[in-house]
Amino acid sequence: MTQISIIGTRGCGKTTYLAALALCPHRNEYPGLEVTPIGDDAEELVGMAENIVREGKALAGNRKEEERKEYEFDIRIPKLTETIRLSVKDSAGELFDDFVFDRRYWEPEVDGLVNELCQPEVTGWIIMTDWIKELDTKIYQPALKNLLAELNVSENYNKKDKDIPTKRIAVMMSKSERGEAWTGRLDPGNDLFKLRLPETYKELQKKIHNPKRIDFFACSSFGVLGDKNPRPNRLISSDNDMREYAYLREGNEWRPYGLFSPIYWLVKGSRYWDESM
Ligand SMILES: Nc1nc2c(ncn2[C@@H]2O[C@H](COP(=O)(O)OP(=O)(O)OP(=O)(O)O)[C@@H](O)[C@H]2O)c(=O)[nH]1
Ligand SMILES: [Mg+2]
Repeated sequence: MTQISIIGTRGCGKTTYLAALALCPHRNEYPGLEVTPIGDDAEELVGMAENIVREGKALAGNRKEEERKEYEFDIRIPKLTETIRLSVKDSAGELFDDFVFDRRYWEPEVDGLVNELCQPEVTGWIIMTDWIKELDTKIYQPALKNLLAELNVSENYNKKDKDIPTKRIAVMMSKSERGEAWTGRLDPGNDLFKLRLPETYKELQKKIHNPKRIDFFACSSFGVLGDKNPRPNRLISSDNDMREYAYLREGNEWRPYGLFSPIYWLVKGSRYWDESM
């Protein structure tokens, strides 16, 4: 079994990503691709994909005081002989956003998340970012600076896990169906992160020297309309509090982009040949 954790700011798309992964609505396009949810929580995620995301409704945000959900799947990827048994822990973006502050101001739940990331059985993490440029210096860079410092503090390091330097980090930009990001998906490190989130990119490069431990990915839980039609397969509107939310366009095939590539890399340490899956 491979255990991973997914972290990232509020509303960056973590739960939507997991719901799309659980349902795997594009499986027919990739013969041999199969996701089998295991247990009630993973089944619930499939229900969220079918009844909330596919219906064009907004998922509820995760709250920091809630227990973090752990989802288990068996994943079969074309051309890979073994089945990947994956367990993913979702987390509230509220917790990630607390890393921006000095640790004196962290809620106790933040320590819980740090502990979880350190567990020896955790192979790696997905750090999900949005594409919003202002968040580069407002949230991602300072939060990751503090988080990585925390994980390397010698006392914690010894106490929690000697394996931290072996854990892989898949840094993933969500919502990349949007026009400015869509072409950048082909070289996400250079054309998305270095360009749109330069301070975050620098921070990560400064702290993690081993290129085998970190890599950059692009994904979109909604995707675009077709191979020859790069229009986003989503619409954007505001909820009652005037917060923007995106939802699937009705009546189109749901073809998320790039869901499996970071998982393959976290498990195998090399990139999958077809990044679109
Ligand atoms: N355009 C676009 N919007 C997305 C995508 N994935 C998620 N969203 C939208 O982003 C918003 C937040 O999605 P969530 O999955 O709830 O975000 P989260 O990271 O789980 O948020 P927290 O639980 O608060 O940490 C929703 O309006 C989604 O529709 C995507 O691939 N593209
Ligand atoms: Mg969520």
